[in-house]
Parts: sequence; C-alpha cells; structure tokens
Amino acid sequence: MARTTLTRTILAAVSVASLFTLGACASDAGGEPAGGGETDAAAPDDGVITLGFSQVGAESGWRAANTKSIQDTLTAENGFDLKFSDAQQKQENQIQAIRSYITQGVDVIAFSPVVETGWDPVLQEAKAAGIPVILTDRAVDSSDETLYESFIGSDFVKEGEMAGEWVVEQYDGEGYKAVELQGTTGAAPAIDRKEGFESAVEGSDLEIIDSQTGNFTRAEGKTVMEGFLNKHDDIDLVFAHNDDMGLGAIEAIEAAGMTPGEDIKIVTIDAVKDGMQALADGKINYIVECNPLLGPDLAEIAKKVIAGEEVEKRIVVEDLAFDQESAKEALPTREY
Ligand code: GZL
Ligand code: ZN
Repeated sequence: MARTTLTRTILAAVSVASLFTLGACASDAGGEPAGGGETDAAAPDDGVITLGFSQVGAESGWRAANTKSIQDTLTAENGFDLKFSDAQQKQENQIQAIRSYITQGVDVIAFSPVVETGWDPVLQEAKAAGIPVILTDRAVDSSDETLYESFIGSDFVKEGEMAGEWVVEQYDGEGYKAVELQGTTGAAPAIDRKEGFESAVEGSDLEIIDSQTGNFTRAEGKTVMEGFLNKHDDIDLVFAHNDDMGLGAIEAIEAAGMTPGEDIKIVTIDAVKDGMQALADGKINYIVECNPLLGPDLAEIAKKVIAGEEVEKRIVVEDLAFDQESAKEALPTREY
C-alpha cells in the first residue's frame, strides 16, 4: 500500500486536531504534530485505519462483553475497518490470524494473547513488516518490549490480591479449606490471579487443599468442581479465576445437595451479569471486577499510533469489587 509522508503529516495534523476535540491531553497541542513519524506506522491512504484483531475465543461472558466492546467501537463511522478473528482459545490460530493480517498489509494489529509465551517470532514478523501491534486484556512475557506499542488491561495480580484480602478479612481464624479453579494454563490472568491470591492469604489459616484449571469455562469449572467434591469432604471455599467457572461450581455444589454461598463460599473475578446475579442471589459471596470494555481505549491508542503519537506502554484499567449488597445495587445499570 503506497503511503506518502504528506498523507502521514496531514493525518497526524488531523488526528492532533481530533485529539483536541476529544479533550485529549493538551501536551500534544503544539503546532507540529507531536512525535510524528516516531513509529514506523505509516498512515493509511484513505484515513480509514484497517485494524486486524485476533480474539482469544468465546469462552466466557467476559469474552463476549470484550468482543462486543471492540466491535461496537471500531466501526466505519469511527474511522476503522475492523478485521476480527476468534481463535477458539488456540495459540496456533492466533499466530495464523496475525500472519494473515501481515499478508493483508493492515495498518495495525491488536490481540489478546491466549497465553503469555511463544509470540516473539510472529511479532518480529509484524515489526519487520512495519505494522504496529497493540496488546489488549492479556499480556505477553516477551523480553523485547519493542514488539508492541502498548498493553491495555487490568492488573491481574491485584485482582487476585483483592479476592484474597477479602477472604482473609471474612474468614481468617476459621481454619477454612479452599479449592482453586484456575483459568487457562499459561494465561497471564491465570498465572497472576493465582500469585495475587496466594500472596494475600499467606500468613492466614486458610489452606488451599486443591487447585486445577477449568480453562475459564462454565462446563470445565463444573467438571473440576465435581472432581473436588468427590475427593474432599471438607471444602469451605472456592476461589475461581472467573465468574463462569464459579457458576459451573455452583451447579456441582447444588447437584451434591449443598448450598453454594453458605455451605461452600465462592469468590470469583470478572463481575459479568450472570456472576453478579448469582452474587445478588447469595450463591456467590464476593466478586472482583475485571472490566472488559476495552474498545474505546483500543480505538484511541490505535489512532495515536497511526498518527505517530507517543503512547503509554501500559494502560491499567481500574477494577472495582462487589459483595452481595453492592451487587444488588449495581445490577440494574450494569453494562455487561
Ligand atoms: C481477563 C480475561 C479472562 C477473564 C475470563 O482479562 O483474559 O479471560 O477473566 C476470560 O472470563 O475468559
Ligand atoms: Zn508472566
């Protein structure tokens, strides 16, 4: 795709102007387009940003809300031509999608890496092709930070800590035995939420007696919880890395004739509608939110990257937390 410095300059000027109207930081306001040409992101000829997005899959309510946010925001009227692919939670499908975006010569590539490792080769190919990459939701464990422009997502260690701190506050001293439903093996949220939870409960008398991956899905969360219930008769609490696995655990606990939220407490992360409903109904005891609405941030960062603007390397999305009372209040106006 032929690109001229003139187009880039005009686009940069236009994007600086549009940043003005968006109430963007004044520091970019100088006469010259700030940082023009710093990245090797050449401007698209027609002002439309063609963005190739590789999504993890459709494994959970969170993922559905995340996909909706991206597709609702990166629209033609917002200046985007979005190419979207669903990898069914397989890294090889994501690598294939990224390679196809490189071949198509898109202006920007964005993706949520299903696992942390194994991305350097394909990201080096994108870099060699002069196509900037933006990470959303999950991070990569790459030593080469030049392989992506920015990472937009939550602090998963903090989410695990918030869950653990609440459990210690509520139940320390009662000798609770807990089981853990881990997210997808190798995924940043699974690794980091486990780390955060364990660090928060360290020193309390809570004992994690079993831990296994439920791959972030309701079905696998239920199956793993059935296994835990067959193996242990002294489970007091479930820590699930996402609502969907917590909802699967509820089904298994009820099938075993016990009352979730009472006989066995449940703490999860995400705060999607189905999880918040279970929390309001008393079947879950606490949920730490993980905001999936990353579309607007992605659109803004993509426009800045194309305009050659400086972008922050790491944009942390703020997360709240809910107990049964605050869930009842929040439910009516929940966006997801
Ligand atoms: C977290 C995201 C996780 C959610 C799960 O940012 O990657 O993946 O917690 C989803 O629900 O499957
Ligand atoms: Zn890591």
